[in-house]
Amino acid sequence: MSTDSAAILDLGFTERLSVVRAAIEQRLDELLPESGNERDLVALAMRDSALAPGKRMRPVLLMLIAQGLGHEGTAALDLGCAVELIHAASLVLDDMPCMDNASLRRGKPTVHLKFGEDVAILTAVALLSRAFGVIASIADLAPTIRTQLVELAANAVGMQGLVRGQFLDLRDGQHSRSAEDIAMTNDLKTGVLFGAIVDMAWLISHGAENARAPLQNFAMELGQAFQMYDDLCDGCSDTGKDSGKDLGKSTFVSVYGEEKVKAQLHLHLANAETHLRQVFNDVHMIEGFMAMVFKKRF
Ligand code: GRG
Repeated sequence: MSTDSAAILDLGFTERLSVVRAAIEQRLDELLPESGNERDLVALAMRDSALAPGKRMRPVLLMLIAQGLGHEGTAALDLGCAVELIHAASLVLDDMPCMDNASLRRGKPTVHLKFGEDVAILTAVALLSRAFGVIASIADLAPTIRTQLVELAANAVGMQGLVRGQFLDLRDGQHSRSAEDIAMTNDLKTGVLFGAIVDMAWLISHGAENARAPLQNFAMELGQAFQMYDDLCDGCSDTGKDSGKDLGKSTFVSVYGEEKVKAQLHLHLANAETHLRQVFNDVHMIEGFMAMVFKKRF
């Protein structure tokens, strides 16, 4: 963590989370400096999309897990912010007319509506390349670790991750799909990035070999739960996003109905917690954060 780790550990849940969140907001702001030129629309859109108020679930988790594994220093903060930039890039593209055709994101007009489709595409590419640049230049890490981090991020974005998940979702989501197909797409769209996050935290913390697999299992269960949560929220009006975007699409909610999906979501969360407890004695920060994100609604 960037700030004094020992002092942070003494704080209660809410205060500790506030410190972590404030550090993330400040670092994101620093990583995307204002250009000072109002015609520099890509720079404006990068800040507009990435600094808009998201849950910051990915950087918070990365920092909490790294901290739990004993990491000290600034690498977790920079890595978490880089992952948040990747996530922001994926949202900009996901909202475009050729994909979800969304008008609202994080309570604001989507990037292509505000700045144009050309700027939206360039913004996503620029956010992605900024993210890789940040990971490749993190201080205080051995070059071999940095290379592995870049590889983890590349795999999470590409054909083994977000890109493949999105493609399957766009093209196969229009037809009926088996539960296995939906689960695989959800893994790729959401779980793989969580998997990269826990692996990154493990790598920079020099975690014990036997912690890696349970952390991966935790990430996959969390990914399934989170995609279910996201699908359940599709009908809600207070998410800062368009509602009803999944109408006509095959998701767990459309196949099994809300009640069954809520029960399944809780099962995935319980499994995630079991895996987490195999690694950490003290899980109250991570579980507290998960409870905040999920149980707020379901
Ligand atoms: C080039 C990075 C890149 C991606 C290309 C467009 C695409 C492929 C992938 C999109 C995949 C996608 C939209 C996954 C959904 C993930 C998800 C559940 C998003 C919502 O995340 P939250 O709720 O959002 O954490 P906030 O706004 O809180 O950050």
